[in-house]
Parts: sequence; structure tokens; C-alpha cells
Amino acid sequence: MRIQTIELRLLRLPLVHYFETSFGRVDQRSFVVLSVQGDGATGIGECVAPEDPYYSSETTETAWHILSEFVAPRVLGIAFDHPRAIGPALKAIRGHHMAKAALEMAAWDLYARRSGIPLWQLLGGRSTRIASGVSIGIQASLEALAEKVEAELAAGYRRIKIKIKPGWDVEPVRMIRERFGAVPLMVDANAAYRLDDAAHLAELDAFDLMMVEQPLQARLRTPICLDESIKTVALADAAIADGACRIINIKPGRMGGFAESIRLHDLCAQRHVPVWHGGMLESGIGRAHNLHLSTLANFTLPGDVAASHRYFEPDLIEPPIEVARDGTIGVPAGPGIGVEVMADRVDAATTRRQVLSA
Ligand code: OSB
Ligand code: MG
Repeated sequence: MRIQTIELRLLRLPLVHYFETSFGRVDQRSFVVLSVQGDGATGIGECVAPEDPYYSSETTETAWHILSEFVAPRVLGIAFDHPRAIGPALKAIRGHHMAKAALEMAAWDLYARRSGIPLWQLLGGRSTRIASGVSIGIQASLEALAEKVEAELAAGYRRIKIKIKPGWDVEPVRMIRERFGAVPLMVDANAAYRLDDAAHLAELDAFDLMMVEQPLQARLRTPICLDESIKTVALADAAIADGACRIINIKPGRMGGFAESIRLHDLCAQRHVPVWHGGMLESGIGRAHNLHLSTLANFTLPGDVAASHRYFEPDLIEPPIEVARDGTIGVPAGPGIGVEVMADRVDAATTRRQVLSA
């Protein structure tokens, strides 16, 4: 595989509903979409870096800078046997996993398309539908949250995740248990708690949650799931050995691409730690990549790879990604990511474009 051209685009799209986490509220996304051309084929990738450095240190603009100035020159015109070889070629660039992942994931798409096979097959996944959960942001009131939960359960989602923060934690969970009974439920604090909050957080043990995502390593009986702190396979290995988590959320952007995500998946399988696929409010492009990775065998918990209409309307792809009444999503069967990217919609959302060539 030889990449001859890389096209970077900065896109801006309004979200259908604002999304609020412990670190703030977003009502639009601006993100980098990257396509790679070579060997007579094109691959596409979406960078999950958000506008602000609160989930991690990367932002849309740092990703653009790193991709155009440092990643592109290390891959353009170079022969790679396999997309697995891209990660090692970028090793001199420290960090910046989301920027690297966008390029690497586009290269996997290119390689799969050129081989005429769906991406899941190249990744070592299975031809299965995947179980979808849903992530509900912090709401203005318990009533507004109840309406959202009701709608998402009616849509078939197999697990509800709510975002929590100090001041919005035990009460929303209690409300959901009282109104909706024993539905599969989890919470995500996005690292908003400190050691002093341990006793308060332990109150969540009373509600039989599937897991609590990314708090301090508190004295909870409920399984703890780690997301933002697991940036490498070595960190995961240490966290598992320390008993710091019992579940891991995999996001390929956070890990630097598919190759490292597969290594993390395999390590977790070996250690009997179940995994699920996280989301970063992706458009249909990134969402399609996530679907394919979710078909690997140890993705045994419902992911945040939900229907595309929850985020953008219309989305950038056709057909849209939809969740069936049983809470599952079908994985596209065509070559590569297997969805059609609508060029006119991408053009309309583009605010900046740069083409780099070998
Ligand atoms: O912690 O998973 C997270 C969105 C932005 C930053 C961090 C997270 C999230 C989500 C969104 O939970 C999940 C989705 O894409 O639906
Ligand atoms: Mg999370």
C-alpha cells in the first residue's frame, strides 16, 4: 500500500441536541475528516479530537497541525505492507493519538477497499450485528432526563448510560430506578470526582449499576470502567493488574488507531476483562469505523455506537446507521467501511481544506 495523496478537511456540523458532560456542553462539532488516496483506491477517516482540551489534551486544531506538519510527511509515498505498519512509522511523534488514529484508520479502510473486503474482516471481527447502548448527557431537570430515557428504551437500546457530575449523580440514578426498574444502567463521570467524594460515590452501589465509568479508584462494589485514562496497552495492563478496573471502554481515537485497539482488545480478552466500544459524537464516517471494530469477540457489552440520527440530521453517509427494535445495529457488508460518504454534504460542511501529495 502506498498513499499518494492526503486530503484534510475541517468540518462544522450542528448537533441535533446539545450534549453535556461533567466538562461542559457542546451544541456543534467541528472535526477533521481525512481521506487517503493510493493504489487506485480511497480510504476515509474521522478524527475524534474535540474543539477543546477537556476530555484529553488533543483538540481539532492540534490534530490538524500534527496531521499536516508531522504525520503526512512520514507516510506519503512510503510503501507499507499492511496498515499495521503505519503506527510504528509514526512512533517518533509523541502522543497525539487522535491525530494518528485518523490517518491510520483511513489507511485500514483503503487497504480493505483495495482488497475488496469489509473492514471487519480485515480487523479480525465477525459478521454479526452489534449490541448498542446509548449515552445521555446531563439534562436540565429530572423530568427532561426521564423523557430521554423513555424514548431511548422505546427505541430498543440495550443499555442506558447517563453522564454524571457532582450535584447530578445519585438523584438521577434513583429516579431512573424508581421510574424504569431494573434496566441495564451505567453512569459516566468523565473524571469529575476526587478522593474526598468516595463516600458519596459509594451511594451508587445501592443501585445495581452495570459499571461506573472513570471516577477515582473509589471503594465501590460496582465495577469500574476506565475510558480516558487508558491511552496505551501498557497502561491498561497496569490498571488491570492493580485491580483499578473490571471493564475497559475502547475508543480507537484514544489508542492511536485500530492496531493498538486490537492489541488492547486482545489483552483484555486474555485477562477476562470485558470491553465495549465508546463514542465521541462521531459523524457516520467515524461511527462506521466503530461498528466494524465492535465485531471483535471480546466486545461483549453494548457500546456507544448508536443511531446516527441522534447526532446529525442529515448525517454525512448513506444509508444512515440505524438501531433495530432489538437494540442491535447491522454492520455494513461492502468493501472497507461499507457506507457511502455524501460528497455534497461534506462540501457544505467544509470550512477548510488542504491537499498534501507525495
Ligand atoms: O466519555 O464517552 C465519553 C462524548 C465526548 C467525550 C467523551 C465521551 C462522550 C460520550 C459520547 O459519552 C458517546 C456517544 O458518542 O454517544
Ligand atoms: Mg467515557
